[in-house]
Amino acid sequence: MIDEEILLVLKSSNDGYVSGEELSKTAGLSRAAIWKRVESLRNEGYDIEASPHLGYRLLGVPDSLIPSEIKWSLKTRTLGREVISYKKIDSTNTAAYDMAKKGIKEGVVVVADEQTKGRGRLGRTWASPARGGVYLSCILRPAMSPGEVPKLTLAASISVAKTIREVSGLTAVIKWPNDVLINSKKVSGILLEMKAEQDRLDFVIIGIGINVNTPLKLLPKIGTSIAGELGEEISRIKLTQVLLENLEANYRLVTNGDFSKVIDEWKDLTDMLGSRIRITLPNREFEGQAIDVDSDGTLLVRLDNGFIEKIFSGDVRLLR
Ligand code: BT5
Repeated sequence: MIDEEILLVLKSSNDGYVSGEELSKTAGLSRAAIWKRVESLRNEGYDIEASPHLGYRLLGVPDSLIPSEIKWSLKTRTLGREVISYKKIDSTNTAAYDMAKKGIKEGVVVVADEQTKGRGRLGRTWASPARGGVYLSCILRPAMSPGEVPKLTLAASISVAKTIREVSGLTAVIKWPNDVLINSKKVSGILLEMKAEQDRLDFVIIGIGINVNTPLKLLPKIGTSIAGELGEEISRIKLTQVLLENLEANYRLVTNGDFSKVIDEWKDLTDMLGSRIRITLPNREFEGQAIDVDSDGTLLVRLDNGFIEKIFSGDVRLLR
């Protein structure tokens, strides 16, 4: 708390110096104690200049997913107003699920710099190396039926693709249902999990992994990272903030009954409609042409015999 107060004062001074006296008054600490806090902030990666005559000046913040940095200037109403951050954790989705079961409120976001057991769908793993990724899980309690939850996957995927476009300028595209690609390689994956009893939804966890500054050699061959495609690193904090803002806006569209707007945007951000695809379901595999997304978020595929099949979930491979 004290550290957050010190940082707030330094940030509010618009890159100028703040005297030790002013800081000690605001934080209610002696000047020696302020010096100790500044030292510990430096150890966390904050670049703070200390001049005997002028005072303290903030020169740089660490690109680590620290709650106060994510919340600083975040323009959301509920999503990310509370952030729980880990340097290393097994899986943010597992942690968020446990917290939600214990009743934690809607909007809390769990983030980590590294995951030791990052999870994909169907028991697959999500490579979550320490350097450069964003791994986060949002706890939501929407008033909707469990059957409507796939809509949130679409809302999350457009939020990710839009965010990557906004912060990097790269053309991120969506591959139904939960992948975001750059130059045909996977840069992000989404894992939705929920707890429901019959037709009552208790909570939903939207888990998102994005390879931001991750070195390509730490990723599977089919993967890429934003920095790998862009040729330079970008701020993970900025990306996280824009992502939470976009996600909150799109979540509202879904819960307010404006899902058609989500579908329209999804269509603008995908390049798969019209393509020939191969779909793998747990019990069978087939090919067809992806023709549309239905009003409930399912994918419509025209089979070679002309029959149109509605797909609720599955793995999709683009053939051309
Ligand atoms: C996904 O599964 O794409 C969902 C990934 C969700 C990860 C987030 S991170 C925060 C939260 N906490 C978690 O534990 N999980 C969520 P799926 O569609 O099943 O794709 C998994 C496949 O993607 C793997 O089998 C690999 O082929 C590939 N893959 C694994 N790690 C990758 C990475 N870092 N980048 C790109 N591709 C990856």
